[in-house]
Amino acid sequence: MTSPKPALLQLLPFPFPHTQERLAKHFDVIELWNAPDAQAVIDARKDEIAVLVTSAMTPTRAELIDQLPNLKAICSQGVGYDAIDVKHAQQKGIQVSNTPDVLNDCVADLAFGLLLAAARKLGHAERYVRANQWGGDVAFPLGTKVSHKKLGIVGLGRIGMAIAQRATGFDMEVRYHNRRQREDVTLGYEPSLKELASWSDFLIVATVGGASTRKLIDQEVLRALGPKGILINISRGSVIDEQAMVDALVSGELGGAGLDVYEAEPTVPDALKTLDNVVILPHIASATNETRLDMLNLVLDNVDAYATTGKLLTPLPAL
Ligand code: 8YV
Repeated sequence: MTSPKPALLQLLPFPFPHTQERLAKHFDVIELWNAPDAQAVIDARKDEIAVLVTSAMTPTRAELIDQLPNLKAICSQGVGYDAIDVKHAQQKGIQVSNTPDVLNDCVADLAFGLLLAAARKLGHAERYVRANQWGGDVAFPLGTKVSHKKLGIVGLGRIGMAIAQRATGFDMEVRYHNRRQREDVTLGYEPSLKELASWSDFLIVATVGGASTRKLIDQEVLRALGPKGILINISRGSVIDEQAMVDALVSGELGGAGLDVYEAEPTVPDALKTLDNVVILPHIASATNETRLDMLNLVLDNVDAYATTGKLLTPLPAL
């Protein structure tokens, strides 16, 4: 018997118990990750599926979208949408939502965590203590002061602004690079990314991922940041030429790095794991109980809004 509710294809589980009940309020939920043969489920149910729930880390490509002739809305958990073929969906009249703003604080907090960890060698220092090296023959090396330094931000969007706000607490001078200068902020604008890198003590990458920013941070930018410079990335691995960064860190052309994201996650270049001037995290910038709950609730609110009004709450603009 066909369910009276339209179907919702959920690509991944969320670790909050209210999720399934909320989704099931208006939809017959297909838990794809539980299906022994995902393709068979899609083939059997494709005509019923009106809504798809996904995340910034779950590829949602044209090949999947094209198999769902009655798909009307894609609701994604996360602010980035480079893993979703948004333009393709929009051209087919499918609305796509992400979860902006609710993660700004946690992502900006982690950017500063990485900056402090890389500059003050926190990971290295912790390994030193755990290895019982404190008090031994090898003194722990001196770090780099953070307060009163120059911070460059690549991508002054909502997260970039939250990072700039935190920098004021460290009495830092802040400049930024965007494709266009923002009329609504008084921070120094640097039209050349290379110039920004050579001015900066620390460069934080907070721009969008995807084709428009691919390898924006290239060898030239890394050289401009220089042997004392520290690069922080909380955006997407694709924004940095990863091989050039690894080479620059190994050779000492770049001073250090604090990374939450990589080109081919969860693969982290082995060379990075051996370097003490690098802090490497497993893509956790938004990963707090509070923020992940807020992100999930925004997904659920988008799903409800679609069910009751036919419109998403936080739709992406037409690309
Ligand atoms: C992911 C992220 O959403 O928001 C983004 O763009 O990269 C992360 O916050 C999260 O890891 C997916 O669950």
